[in-house]
Formats: sequence, C-alpha cells, structure tokens
Amino acid sequence: MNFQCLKKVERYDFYLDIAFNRAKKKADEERGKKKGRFDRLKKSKQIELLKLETIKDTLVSRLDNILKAYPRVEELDIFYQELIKCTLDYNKLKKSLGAINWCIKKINDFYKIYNFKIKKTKDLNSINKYRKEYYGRISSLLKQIKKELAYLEESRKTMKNFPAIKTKMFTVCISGFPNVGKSTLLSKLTSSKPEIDSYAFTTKSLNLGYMQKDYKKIQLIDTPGTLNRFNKMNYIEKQAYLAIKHLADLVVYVFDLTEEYGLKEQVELLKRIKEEFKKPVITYLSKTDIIEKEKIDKFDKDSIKSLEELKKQLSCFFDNNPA
Ligand SMILES: Nc1nc2c(ncn2[C@@H]2O[C@H](COP(=O)(O)OP(=O)(O)O)[C@@H](O)[C@H]2O)c(=O)[nH]1
Ligand SMILES: [Mg+2]
Repeated sequence: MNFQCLKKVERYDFYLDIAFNRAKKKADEERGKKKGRFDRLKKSKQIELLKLETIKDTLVSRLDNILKAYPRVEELDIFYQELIKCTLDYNKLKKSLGAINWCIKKINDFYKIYNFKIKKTKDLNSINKYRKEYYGRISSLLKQIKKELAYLEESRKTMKNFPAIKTKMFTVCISGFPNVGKSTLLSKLTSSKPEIDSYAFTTKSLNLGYMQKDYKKIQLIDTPGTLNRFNKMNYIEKQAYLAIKHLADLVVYVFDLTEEYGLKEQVELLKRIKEEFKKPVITYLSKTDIIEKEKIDKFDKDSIKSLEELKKQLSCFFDNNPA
C-alpha cells in the first residue's frame, strides 16, 4: 500500500469558494448567451438553477474524491490497520469519513428541495430568496464538517510517512541491536540506500529493499528495536514490531562481535524475538572484515558468516513467493 498519493484535504471554505466561483462563472456565461424572445422569469430561473446544480456537482465531486482516495481501513492489511490504530485516532478517522458521506447526502437533499422550489415559483423575488437560502444552507453544511476535514488532513500527513510495504510479497525482516549493521546489510543485499548510523528516533519510516532474480522478488525490511513493551517503543520501533509480527516470513538476526553490546545480551534478544514472534530465524554475523578469524570460527556454527552465503540462502526463497 502506498499512502504517498493521498491528496491534500483542504479547509471547508476552500471547497465553498471553488463551488461558488464556478457557479458564478457559469451563470455569467449563460447570461451572455443571446437568446430569441426574452422571458425574464424563465431566464432568471434557468440561471439560478444552473448555479444550484454547479454548486452541488462541484462539492459532491470534491468530497467524493476525498472518500474514494482514502483507503478503507478494514480492507487494509492487518499491518496497516494496526499502524493506523497506534498512530491515529481510529474512531475519529472513521467518524470523519462518515461525516463527509453525510455531507454529500445533505447537499443532494438541499439541491432537490431548492431545485423544486425555484422551478415551481412564479415570482422573481422568491427565486432570489430561495437561491440565497440554498447558499446559506450549503455553507453551513460545509462548516459543520470543518473539524472532520481538518482531521482527515492531519491523518493524511501521518499516513504519508507510512512505509510503502508490499504486504503480499515474501518478506525478510532484519533485526538485532542498534549499530550491529542492519541498515548496512540491507544496502548490501538490495539497491536500497538507508541511512547508516542513523538513530531509530530520527527515521520516519522503515527502510525497505528488494532482492530480485528474473521476475521474482523478495522484500527486505530493516526492523530496528530491542523489544520493549509496545507502548514504550518509539514510532519506528512500533512499525518494526508490527512488520515482524504481521509481515515477516523470515527473520535475519544480525550478531555483532565488535563488542558494542555483549554477546549475552544479543543472544537474549534473539531468544525473545523467537519467543515473541514464533517465526523462522536465521542468524548472521556482521563485520567479519574487522573481527579476528579465530573469533569468527569459534562463533556459533549455525550462523551465516559471509554475505555471499547469506545471499545464497535468501535466494532459496524466491520460489516461495506467491507474488
Ligand atoms: N567494518 C564494518 N563496519 C560495518 C559493517 N556493517 C556495519 N558497519 C558499521 O557499523 C555502524 C552501524 O551500522 P548500521 O548499518 O547503521 O547499523 P544498524 O544500526 O544495525 O542499522 C556503521 O558505522 C557501519 O559503517 C561491516 O560489515 N563491516
Ligand atoms: Mg539502522
């Protein structure tokens, strides 16, 4: 899912301005047209009805576009549903979308009512009175969804930074302590250019990359975090947690023996990851270019100790991919 293409939601008066201006322009055009016999009442009705219709059509189409562009939360992959729930007020979001829907209905209702009233009247003054009433009611309708439009725009800004993950693709999550080389590994395996050395606090979205063979692809996600309690995690750790939980088909756990973190702590985290997610895990030893050979040889025999070997192992999963 890609949330980057969600279009900006404007303030309520922006939509009113567009609709009223368009109505005025159309009415001016209509007035300028030369017609045969001049019937003032008929002409006036025609012009005011045109304004009513233009306002209705413009607003309904604009509001409808907002609704269509917004993803239906309940149809999204569980990963995005959970991400929305932990970054936005889910109920408020649903209510806001509901309010837009309500507004569209009311606009249509008022249009029908005032269209009928203007068509039926035989009095020039009443035409103007009805038109003014219609304008007033439409303006107040839009004003009633002012807060909801603002909340949709706020949500859009948040969702714009959601990672564009392919939720159906075979997915490998790269985990391990900070600074062990997860982002570096992602950049070596894929064409992704994640920031190396960046802190989990400064990144807005998970780093993703793809390994490709012929037409087959697998997705790799750099998932930083040390498994605190969920509500204690920062935003990027929450994304990482949800990605491992809902999207990972395989976890690559990165070990680093250059002693930034003790081996004991790293083994402990690996154990917790296995228990928490119950996903297949393979372990990889990073920074082997600067670790003494003996230390590497002595390290856990099941761990992968070279990039080439890891690539080979991962390439076995190309055929597991339904995408
Ligand atoms: N020598 C060496 N340095 C590495 C290797 N992988 C990562 N680093 C360095 O380790 C630091 C942390 O790497 P990074 O990929 O940002 O770790 P992350 O926090 O796990 O994503 C950076 O300074 C990298 O340049 C490696 O294989 N060899
Ligand atoms: Mg990193």
